[in-house]
Parts: sequence; C-alpha cells; structure tokens
Amino acid sequence: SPFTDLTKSQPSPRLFDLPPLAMDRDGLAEDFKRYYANTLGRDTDCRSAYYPYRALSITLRDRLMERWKRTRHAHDQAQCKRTYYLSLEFLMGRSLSNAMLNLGITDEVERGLYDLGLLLEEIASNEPDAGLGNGGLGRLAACFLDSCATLQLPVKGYGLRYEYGMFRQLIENGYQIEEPDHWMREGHPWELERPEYTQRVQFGGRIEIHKDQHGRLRVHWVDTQDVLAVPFDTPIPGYRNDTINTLRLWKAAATDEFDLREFNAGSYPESVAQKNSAEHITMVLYPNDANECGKELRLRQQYFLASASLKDVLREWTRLNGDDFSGFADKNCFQLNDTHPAISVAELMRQLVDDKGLEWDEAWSITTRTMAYTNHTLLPEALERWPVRLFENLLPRLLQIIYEINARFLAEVAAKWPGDLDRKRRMSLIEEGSDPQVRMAYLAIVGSFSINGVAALHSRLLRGGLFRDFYELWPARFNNKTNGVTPRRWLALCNPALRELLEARIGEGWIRNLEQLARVAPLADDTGFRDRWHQVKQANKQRLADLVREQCGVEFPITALFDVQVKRIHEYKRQLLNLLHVIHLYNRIKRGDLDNWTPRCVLIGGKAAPGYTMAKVIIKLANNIAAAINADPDTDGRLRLAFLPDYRVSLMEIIAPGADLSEQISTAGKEASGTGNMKFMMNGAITIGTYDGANIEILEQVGEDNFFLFGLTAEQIDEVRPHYDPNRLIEGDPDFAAVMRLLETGHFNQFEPGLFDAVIRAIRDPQDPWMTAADFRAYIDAQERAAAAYRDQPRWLRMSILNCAGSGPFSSDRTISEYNRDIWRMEPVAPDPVR
Ligand code: T68
Repeated sequence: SPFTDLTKSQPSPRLFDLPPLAMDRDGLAEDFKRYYANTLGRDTDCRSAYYPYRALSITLRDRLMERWKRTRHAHDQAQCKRTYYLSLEFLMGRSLSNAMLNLGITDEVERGLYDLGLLLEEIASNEPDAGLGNGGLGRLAACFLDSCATLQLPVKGYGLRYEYGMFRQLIENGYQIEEPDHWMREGHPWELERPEYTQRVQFGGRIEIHKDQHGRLRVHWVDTQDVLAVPFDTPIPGYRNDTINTLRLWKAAATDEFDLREFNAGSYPESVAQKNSAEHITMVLYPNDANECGKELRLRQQYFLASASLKDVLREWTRLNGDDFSGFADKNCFQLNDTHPAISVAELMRQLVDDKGLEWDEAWSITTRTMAYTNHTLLPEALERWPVRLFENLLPRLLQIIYEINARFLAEVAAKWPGDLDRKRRMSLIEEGSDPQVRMAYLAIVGSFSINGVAALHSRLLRGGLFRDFYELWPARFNNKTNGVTPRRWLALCNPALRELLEARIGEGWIRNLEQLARVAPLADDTGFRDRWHQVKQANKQRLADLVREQCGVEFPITALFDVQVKRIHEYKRQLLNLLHVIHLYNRIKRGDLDNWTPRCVLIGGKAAPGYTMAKVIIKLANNIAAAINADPDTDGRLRLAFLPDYRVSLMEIIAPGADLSEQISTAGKEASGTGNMKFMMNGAITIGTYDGANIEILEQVGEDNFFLFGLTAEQIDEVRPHYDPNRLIEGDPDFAAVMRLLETGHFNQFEPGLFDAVIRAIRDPQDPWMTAADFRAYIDAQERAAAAYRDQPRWLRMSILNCAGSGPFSSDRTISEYNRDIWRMEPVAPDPVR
C-alpha cells in the first residue's frame, strides 16, 4: 500500500500554517484565474462552459476545506456524542450555489466573475445533479444533512458512491426512455478520496468455530470473497457558521488477491477480470422508489454500506478507547433511513461479538441503545423481505445472528403473551412458508430503541396497523417526526426574488429560523406588499414558462393558473386523477361550458420505475392528452398540458417558485408524508390535496380557507372499500361519464388502439386499491374552487402569502431539532471560526 506512515520525515506544524483564504471579490477572482489557467491549463481559445464551473468549484472547495478541518478537530476535542445517518440514497442535486450561499460569498463571487466577463448563473448551470436517490426519501437525507450542519450537530452521513445515479428520462413519442446517468464522467470536484480509511467487507464463505486461548468458543467467518470499500468524503456546509460536516460515500473496489489456482492454470486475464465483479456493487442506484426488488445485488449493496460504515465507526472508537465498549452507546447513534440499511442491526452484533469478543448480552445492549429506525411507507409491496436461502449463501454468519436474535425475541413475546402462537408467528423475524423470508422491518424494530414515522397520520397508522403488535410490546419506542425541507435550498437559494422581498420586510433571520416567516402574515392584507408578491411570482412563472417552452415545446402564458404535479409516477399518487380533471376541462371547452373560465396550464413531471408498466402507461397517456388538447385551437388561451421530462432536484428549483397550485392528491393513508408539498408551500403555492401525510399538518397551519381540501379520509377509504363501486360513480356523474367516454372511444390513442385499456380497467375496477373514482367528483369541485379563487387575484395573493407565512414548521431544522431532542440527544459543537 502507498499509504504507509512516514518514518524518517517529521511533519512540522508549519505544514498547516496557512493564512485564511480571501473571501472578497478580487481574492476570489485571483484564485479562480489561477485554477482556470494553471491547474486546469485552459488558454484563450477555450470556449467550453465546463472549465469555468470546474475552476470555481475548486476555488470554493478550498474555502470549505479550511473550515472542514476545524470542524473535525472541534468534534474530536469535544469528545462529543455523534450520530451516523445510514442511507442507501442521498439526493444532493447541485453543490456550487449551495456552497456559496452557506459560505456567504455569492455576491462577491458573482462580481468577481463579472469582472472576468463571466456570468455566474451560466457557469452554475453546468454542474450535473448528484442524483444518488429516487425521490422523497433520498432528498430528505440531503435536507437533513444541511440542517444538521446548520444546527452544528456532529452528524455524518454514510452512503454509496454510485457510478450511475438515477437514470435520465427521455420522452420519445410520448414514451419514457431510460438513459444511464454517468454523472461523474467529468469528475466530481466536491469529493475527497480517503484511501487510507479503506475497509474490507466479506461475502459468502463458511463458518468455523474454534476455542480461543481462554477456552471460549469463537466464530470465524472464513473463505469469504472480500470487497474493498474506499471512502470518498463530501463537505456539507452549515449556513454561515463555519461548520462543515461530512458525507462519506463508499466505492467498491477489488482486492489485489488473485485466485492462484486459476492463475497457475494460465487464465491470468480471467482471474483479474473476475475481480471486476466486486466493483459492480456500487455501479448503479436501483431505480425503484416503492417496490421491493429482491435482487441479490441490492442485498450486496445494503450489506456493503452497513459493514463498511460500522467498521469505520468501530475503528475510530477503538483508536480512542481500545477494546472498552462500555461507553459506546452513550457516544454513538445510528439512524436507519428505512429498512435499506437494517442489516446493520445484525452486522453490529457480528462485529461486536465475533471481531471484538464481546458477550452476546453486552453486544445486544449496545446495539439496542444505538440503533434508531425511520419508516417511510405503509405500502405492503415496499416492505423489504429477503429470502433466507439468499442470506445463507451471501451472508451465512448474518443469518445465524438473525436466528439468534429471533429466538431470544420470540421468547420475550411468549413470556408476555403465553400460548399466543399466532402472535409469535405474526411477529417472527422469519416469515415461514415454502420460501422463508427475513422481514427487515421487524429486524429494524427489534434492534432499535426508537421507531418513527414521518408525519402524524403516518405514525398513527404505523402504531395502530402495520406495527400494532410491536406497539403493544414496546409503546415507548414509537414516535413521530414530521418531515421538513431545508429553507436554504428551497427558498433562499431557489427563489432569490422572494428572498429579497422577505429580507426587505422581515430581515433574513428566517433563513435560520423559519418560524419568523409568520411575521409576513399581517402583510397579506397590505395591497402594496401583495403587488410586490405578485410581481415576484409572475417573474418566477416566466422562468418556469421558459423551461417548459425549451423542454416541452409548449407555451405557458403567465397570466394562467400554473397547476403543477411533480413527483415519482405511482398509482397511489394518482397522476391519473389529475389527467381525468384535464380531460374534464377539455370536455367543458368542447361543449362551450366556458362561463367564468380560468385559463390553466397543467404541468406534470416524474420518473416511472423502469419495470413499472402501469406508471409508464400513465406517462404515455399524459403525453397523448397533451398532444391532443394543445393542438386543438379551441383550447388556446384556456388550457395547456405539458409533461416535463427528467424531473430532478435542479428542475424543482425552478418549478417550486413558479407554481400557483400544488397537486398533493394521493389516496388518503398512502403517502407517508410528502415533502414536495412543503417546497411548494414555502414558495407561495396553494395546495389542492387529500387528507393524507403531511398535507394534514399543512392544512392545520394555514386553515381550510387557504387550502383546497377534498376527498375521502383514510378511515372513510377503509369503510367504503368493501362496497366500492366505481362504475356506479361513473354512470351517476355526467361529467365523469363524459371523461370516460372520451378515453374509451380512443380519442387519445387514435392510431394506437387498446393502448390505454389497462388504465381504463383500473379506474373501473371495484378492487382498484387507489380508489381513483371515489374522489373524482370531490376533486373536480375542489379544482373549481381553486379556479374561482384564482379569478379573485387579491384573494389568491392573500392565500399565497399566508401559505408561505405558515411554512415555518416545515423547515427540516425543526425536524432535526426534534430528532436530536428525542432520539440523538447530542450537544451542538462550534468549531473555531476562520479569522
Ligand atoms: C418517501 N419514500 C415517501 N421511498 O413516499 C414520502 N423506497 O411520503 C415521504 O415524504 C418520503 O419518503 C420521505 O419520508 C420514498 O421516497 C423511496 O424512494 C424508496 C427507495 C427505495 C426503496 C423503497
């Protein structure tokens, strides 16, 4: 290894004796020029837009680096408690503007570049998104890291450094086409490779039991196929507080060991090539957002993350504390982002018992005092189960440990409910059957001291439904942590015009303390303020309209109501219901029902999992409806529909500020929380939504006058389901019947007969799990209320202002403060400031 320690040299403290870097316009421009010309070697003939981005990112990274080290030292010195956020996904998006905002040097950089003839906005737009996540769960992890750094909490993110992130979505002839997202092709200037902290992760092999020198039985996991985990660190800046936390992402690499038998048999290249398969572990993100995929490679990814991260933490612990683990649980906490890293429960046991020699009971006490689990879904199809036979081959020692955990756990169940065999069967970590499965959510629950849902309703449904047996056993472990989003990216950064308006009226304290937005509520009745608010919204709508023109070739006039639904495509999110409304509006236009018409532009965006046929048909339907109605001159000035391709973080930064109406229309009880709803609200959009997830808490903040609520509640959904009769609802409602007629006559698939049959069948199916037809009438009426409100512009502006003013509780700073207060229990640590 080239990372052996120096022996002859004696590094002097002077090695690190560097003056603070300049934070002013000229100093920043000087560094930029040097990186551009000397480090990157560009000359006067270079026209590429990429190199200025590159030079600027290194300039900024230097400023992050000098603060990053101080944060590390502060954490070491304080010997503080730390939390590790374990997640298979971190949907970070772009880093450049965020780094400038949080360092507080955006204006200086902009001016420095302007002196060189460069426009910051153009340069920043050349950064690819880091799309290492599917949707809400991955983006939540990114918002949480931002809040942890801003609150100066010593939290480190652990994840995987996927070579290929979320696929790029193209739309061809209305169909989704997936293209690989090789997002680091040009390199990733924000990361720092740390090969000296490489870990080794075991797979396969078999178990041997030996006596150690004290006669104790010790388990050895041998003949394994090992993979190296190489860490890459990304700096996570807090908002103007000199704190820089760390996101550590593992890359899989082959060991240098060769299969000598094959080598000697002369197949040297084959032997080397075999090593390649190790590197596949972190090649690609699985693009399923709400479906358990059951693939071996996915389990490999999960164990790779768990094992490498836990080894990393234990190595640091033993470096400082030797083999004494008595204080470990007081100083460390692992937050599991859904069940994806839940194998950590068994892996921590394995490392403590097999590698560190602890007794089972002591190791179990440590594990169950350090693990905490967040659940993100109630959908049964998303609950992870792994076949026992897969575990047997891939992770034999982990399976033994899971069996032992289960045996002890079921004894506890039997002690509490003697003779209740059905309960034991229900609660077992192993689901019996012809192909037995490990239930990962139950492993997470049994191994954790805290179990939380992500909105009040969701946490209640977990306690009373999905995890009811466990709630009866351990009620104190269950809690709620309603999601939030970072106001830095989702207001200050993405909506500079609104930020300036807010700053002029209430200062900038809200960027750290979003509750201060409540101070603009009284201004909702101030006509002058409303006019300014309107100007800002219209300018943001123009930016969005420009995007839609470029990407979809559709004109959105900014006087129309901008009605937006962007999120993953899933039946439970009911993009279909939205499309039924668009068809209804089209019918109204065609039959001349135009009294009090509100011009409306509907925007839909989102990716379908590549294997999710129905979701892909819904995308095709949206595109076909758009093509038909946009081409009909009768809709001019009245109605437009566009499907925006490749929805991602950087597009949401343009969409949220430009939206008027936020579509949050999931079947009640199905959307755990939603977080897009919060981004829209913060930017002054009004929600049309069901009584589901965090919508309920948004509604409580703004009141029914400032929210278009519709549809059945979760309880009503359960009541209606047994006698749900969509066909009766369709025949009994002339508007609904007319919508179905247009769909069923093939109006939107004239040259593709039968294309939408599956969609039509789903709507008419009494077994439709998402009960789209049940909410049709209520939805159409709520849309009409929204249209009427929009025609009354002073009223609409008032609602818009009150939505922004009420968004304070949906800052991820509030969420993280609660995680820290109730679960992590850490003290903030401030580093020495630079200068
Ligand atoms: C989302 N879940 C919830 N899952 O659907 C959403 N799943 O209501 C909530 O606001 C958000 O989590 C944050 O709590 C997801 O995004 C996934 O992306 C996912 C990925 C892989 C496997 C399963």
